[in-house]
Amino acid sequence: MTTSPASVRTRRHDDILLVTIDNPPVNALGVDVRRGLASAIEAAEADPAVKAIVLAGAGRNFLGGADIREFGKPPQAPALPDVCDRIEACAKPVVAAIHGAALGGGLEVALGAHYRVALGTARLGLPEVLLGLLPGAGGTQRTPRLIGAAAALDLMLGGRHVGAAEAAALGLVDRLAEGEDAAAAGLAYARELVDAGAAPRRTREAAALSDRAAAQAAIDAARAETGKKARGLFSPMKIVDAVQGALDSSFDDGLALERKLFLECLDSPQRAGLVHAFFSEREAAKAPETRSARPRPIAGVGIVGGGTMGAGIAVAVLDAGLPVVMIERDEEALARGRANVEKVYAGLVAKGRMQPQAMDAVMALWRGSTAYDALSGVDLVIEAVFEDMAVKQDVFKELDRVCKPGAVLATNTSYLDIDRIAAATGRPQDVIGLHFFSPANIMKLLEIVVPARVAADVVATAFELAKKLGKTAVRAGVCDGFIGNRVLAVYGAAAQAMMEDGASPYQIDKAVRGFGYPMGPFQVSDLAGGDIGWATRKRRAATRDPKARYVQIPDRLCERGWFGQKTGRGYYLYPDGARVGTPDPEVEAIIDAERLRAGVAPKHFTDDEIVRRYLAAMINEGANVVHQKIALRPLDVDVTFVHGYGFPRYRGGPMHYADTVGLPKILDDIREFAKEDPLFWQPSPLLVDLVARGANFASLNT
Ligand code: 3H9
Repeated sequence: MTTSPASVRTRRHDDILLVTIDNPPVNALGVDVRRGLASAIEAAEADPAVKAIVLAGAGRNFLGGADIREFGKPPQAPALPDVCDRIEACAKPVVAAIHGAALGGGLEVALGAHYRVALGTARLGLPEVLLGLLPGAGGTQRTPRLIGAAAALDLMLGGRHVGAAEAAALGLVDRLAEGEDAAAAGLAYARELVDAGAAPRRTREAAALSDRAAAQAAIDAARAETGKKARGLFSPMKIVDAVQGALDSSFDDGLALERKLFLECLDSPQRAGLVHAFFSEREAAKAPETRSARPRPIAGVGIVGGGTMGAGIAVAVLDAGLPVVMIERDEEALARGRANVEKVYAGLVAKGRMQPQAMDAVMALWRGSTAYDALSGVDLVIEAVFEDMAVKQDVFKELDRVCKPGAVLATNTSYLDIDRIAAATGRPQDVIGLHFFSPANIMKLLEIVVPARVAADVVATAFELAKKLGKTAVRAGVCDGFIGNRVLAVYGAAAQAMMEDGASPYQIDKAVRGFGYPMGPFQVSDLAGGDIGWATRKRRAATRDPKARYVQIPDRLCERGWFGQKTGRGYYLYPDGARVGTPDPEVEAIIDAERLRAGVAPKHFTDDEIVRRYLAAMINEGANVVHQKIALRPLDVDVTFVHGYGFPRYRGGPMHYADTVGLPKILDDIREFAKEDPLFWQPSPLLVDLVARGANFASLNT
């Protein structure tokens, strides 16, 4: 056996050289791997005893792609495109033996090889677009030549992974193999090739673009679709341009174009934002308790409450294959709870996305009861009842009575003090917050709210559950609104103030969408229902600082019963059940009247001014939650807003965005806005400190 860098091993099997890439955790193509691969190919070509080469990955994956941690750092030779070219140019047949992930640069290496075999575990894809990139190691040129422009564009623009069978149907791989030993499958394939005297077969010469008219039609369709759907994203159109290059140019010219476009993407702030989001969501899942304690086993889950939230949580749990016991106060409410769960699956069946038998199988895991005693066997209970302290405390007293020792007792409250809820039980060490977002089976975010007396293994259990449910978990401390809703209350108030000061809700929504949000705050309010915020405002009225500015416009709408989409009007009009609202002159008249009442002389805001204020309020309160250790790091705030509140992922999150703008600039803005309302615009001590030290939020993420 010879070893080049330790991450690439070579071993001869008769006249076939097996090259194994071993770079945990995912065999990313860092500089050592690239060097090792290139020198293994050189050595194999020079060795007359070698007749063919097999590339395989050690561990759970073939190759996870380029090493994302190298992006933005000085490049080190050999570059990945050169390694792929070197593999392809090899005079002896090269077989890629794929199991697990063959993603991005990992698939590009496989496409550089001459033959491909995949095991059942294989997942192939070109997900660079999700990182603000395009496949930059020949992927934009080889993939369309191998599987055609339409299929290649679909893979590259969607970033999805395909399984082995689909990869074979697309022509991405030549054959499928049974078993779990990729190297063995590769060696067997190579043996056949050598015995048959097969020559290298280069993807650059593949002919799937020969129907030029079909390819051009696919490119035109993708361009039109991308123009409509890409919402401010930079790299998708570059992918289309690169595929056009594949059709119009020689392979080498196409590669040169791909390189140029790849570097443009690499340099873009969107790439930095998306890579920050990628690492942040993985970091956020590593709360200290996940290292210090082992999770308790979870084999069955109880859910108290079958309303929208409880049913959504039930679906999320059922989707993870865990049985659910739902508790409601009477048979009628329980039937509604079951119907709420069934409705979700029936919708999937109606759309053809689920087989009726699969729905029956899932619903067989659902059990309902009106008696708390039915929860005696479950390992974890999630309470999702009415948002009221006394009601929740009563529920927890019952849970304390019936649940087995060691069961985790979780509340889905979005604001309330979980320490007080825990105090209603004799086992506060088992009580935690699991704040799901609506619809709970769809929204990715799960705030894991950690009260003072909870045991570390309960926190670890919550993170383990999040993983099982496919949620992105963030650790939050107890305060009114935790991370997300607490910060939302502040930038929501900034939006209200701008509305009273002269901007229309329609202009504010437009400006916020222009920043990259799918919806503006007033559209979101109409969608969620204005009555929810109204109830919260009433609850807080007694504790509100009387000196704080309070904009009454939303109350005026709620008093009229204008709660948004569900009532046909809110900030917008929704005639005949329309899902997209139209501006309402009556709302504008109410706003005018309120400005008069409040003695405000309306002024003009540009869209840019709106966004600056909106973001400054968000960032400042984000800094406060970090300062007060409600969030562990700025990245936890970023993950919360990207996954729970529609913050554009390509901007990384509010704290990452603040770093890109520059913290001194954000602080200057806040000080300027404070001239009008010093109580609201108090700079966060953390922001002030970072600016004084010339530091940024990123420095607190490590
Ligand atoms: C590209 O290839 C560009 C080329 O076209 C052109 C170049 C010129 N690099 O997700 P997990 C880390 S762009 C570095 O929890 P799983 C990850 O941070 C790339 N690190 O595991 C984590 O670290 P830690 C295209 C990486 O089993 C650990 O590995 N490729 C990379 O659930 C485990 O990750 C992609 O976009 C990487 N490429 O899922 C694939 N990938 O333990 C991105 C992962 O310190 N990766 N890490 O927190 C994935 O989709 C998943 O990680 C994968 C495994 C499916 C591979």
